[in-house]
Amino acid sequence: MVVLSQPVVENFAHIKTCMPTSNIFTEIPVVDLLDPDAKTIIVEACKEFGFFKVINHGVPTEYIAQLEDEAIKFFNLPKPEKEKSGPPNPFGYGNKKIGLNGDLGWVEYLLFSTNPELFSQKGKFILPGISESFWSIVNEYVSAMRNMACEVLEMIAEELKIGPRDILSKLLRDEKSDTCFRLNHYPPCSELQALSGRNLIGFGDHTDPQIISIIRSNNTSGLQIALKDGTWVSVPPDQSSFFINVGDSLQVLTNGRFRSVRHRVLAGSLNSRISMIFFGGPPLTEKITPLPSIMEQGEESLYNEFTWYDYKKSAYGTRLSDDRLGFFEKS
Ligand code: GA4
Repeated sequence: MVVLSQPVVENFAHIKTCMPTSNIFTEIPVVDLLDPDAKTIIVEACKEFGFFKVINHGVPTEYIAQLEDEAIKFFNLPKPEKEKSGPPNPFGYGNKKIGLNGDLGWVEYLLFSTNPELFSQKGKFILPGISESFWSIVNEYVSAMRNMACEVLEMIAEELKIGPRDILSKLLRDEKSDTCFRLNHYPPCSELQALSGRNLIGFGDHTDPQIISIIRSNNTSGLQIALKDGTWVSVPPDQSSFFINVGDSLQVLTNGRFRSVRHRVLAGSLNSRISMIFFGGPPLTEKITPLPSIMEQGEESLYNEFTWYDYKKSAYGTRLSDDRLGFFEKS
């Protein structure tokens, strides 16, 4: 159930478009978290696509619906009300502008940090315009996502046989873990599509800088991922499942064995898309370097050493579609 009619952006000048594609991602790996073979399927999917879908995840539907309802209530507010929670610097309410370097998309969003050091004072949430009850629902959801992300990372560690089961998940369990959370609303944009026959870009193509991201959306299409050969394929929506992305940091931690997946979102012409994304990042001081236990004898790191703080600092100076890892690759 999505009731979002009011146009949130007045015009679409300067927002990029692309030709519609009919490629549907039919080979999407589906991971049943209750299946004893899940870890093998996860590792294969991370190598081939950097992307997979999770079913039997145990997160109750009502729980997800509650957050979606709060998001809809927020995005349905009059613009001046929403703007009380903005501008995003980098957290808060944003409309069309993504990041600080001129990227635009057909999207409005709320970006939260769940790192208490960055975002709260004496345990009190400080983003204006967001109620305590909304914030507490966000926190409960984020904690369920953290648990799922950790479970997946533990399965990965087991399958790769890279030492203690928590070698990766401890980076997200750390109380200083730098995770953030995003609610996106992509309003329909029938006018432009009818005029040009092209798709408006909701969120431009990019890779996620963190270790792992978990996406959930309502039943509206739009998400696309790039395959290894660069072909864009559309991911069929499934509101009862979660989609998991490998991020840049996990690509580095596995010395390139896993692929940080390039993805984007196209705006639709009929329905509003609402998505919620958990981004699991390590503590700022953590060194992002290939895990010694993964390296084969004589294997060299593909990357120069850096901390998550270095990477974030560099990322915030880039455009959305930039190859951020490129700056850290050994020449
Ligand atoms: C992409 C993934 C997440 O949405 C995000 C984005 C962040 C932002 O919206 O502020 C960035 C983008 C993302 C990477 C490059 C910089 C920073 C916008 C941008 C142009 C929250 C993140 O962590 O990195």
